[in-house]
Amino acid sequence: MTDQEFQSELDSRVQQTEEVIRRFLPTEEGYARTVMEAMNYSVLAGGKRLRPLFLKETASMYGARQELAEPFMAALEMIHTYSLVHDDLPAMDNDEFRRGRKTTWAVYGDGMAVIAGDGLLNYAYETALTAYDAAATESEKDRVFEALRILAGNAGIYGMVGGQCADIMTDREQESLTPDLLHYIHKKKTACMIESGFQIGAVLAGAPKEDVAALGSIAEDIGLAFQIQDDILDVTGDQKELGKSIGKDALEGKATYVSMNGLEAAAGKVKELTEHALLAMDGLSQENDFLKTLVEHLMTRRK
Ligand code: GRG
Repeated sequence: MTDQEFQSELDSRVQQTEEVIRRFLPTEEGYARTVMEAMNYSVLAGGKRLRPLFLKETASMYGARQELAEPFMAALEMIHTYSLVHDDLPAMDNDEFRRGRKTTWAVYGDGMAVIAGDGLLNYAYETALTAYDAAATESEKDRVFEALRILAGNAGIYGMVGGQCADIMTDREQESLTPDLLHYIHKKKTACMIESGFQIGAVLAGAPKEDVAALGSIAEDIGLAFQIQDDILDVTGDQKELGKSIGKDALEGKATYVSMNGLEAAAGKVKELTEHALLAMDGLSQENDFLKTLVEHLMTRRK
């Protein structure tokens, strides 16, 4: 696949993912209309849609029914978007620019952004639960249940929220940051949501247990690489291309993999983690060349 062919295939699959997400968004109506508007504003602001795309790819790789996978694709993007909406709040990162437009709080105010995030988190589970209605057999129902467990676990205190907690605490107590703690933060805050994408698609298809476990490790490598690349882009990236503010880590003296190890070592680590993930993908019982190429491209992503 040439770079151009890959890019056009990626555009088309992101577009399909986008359409799925749109279908599951709430209709803006009634007295609660404003929170629904703020939720939709946040989700429709764009973004790379990587997590639902990973889910779509592992679902098709193992042959999950679309009716089961699609609610989970939308749910995963809703949870990811809620985390960004809350992370951008003045009480957290205080960002006014994300996904190329004003952040939710900058448009709707802090209070509405808080409940838009809450709304997205809850609506994600309401959406994922619709897969249960679409499950045709007891075995499909069990798979939906397992997928829900993965979705909730990776988003909660033993997943992303736990990682965000450790991140906030180390910002307060800089000296406490060790390489081990940084690894924990990246794994929980970033890799867990990527793990949901990789594992849920496979679980919904009834993929072999060994593959689901291997996909978890693969996603962890990819998630860690993704976060280190994010930190690299905060130093070397282009604000316009990224659609969000850059240079904040250095400005605020935030310790990152880059500040602790330097840019060159960081780029080396991204490469090492990605190559490890690609090798492990070769050991899966099913193949997906597009997914492998996507993972390879993430290593040098500029946005
Ligand atoms: C508020 C509980 C809570 C958690 C917030 C997601 C997050 C945790 C913080 C945002 C800041 C950050 C650097 C998170 C690490 C994960 C990450 C790189 C998110 C951005 O993901 P992309 O690049 O975003 O996939 P788009 O906009 O493309 O979807």
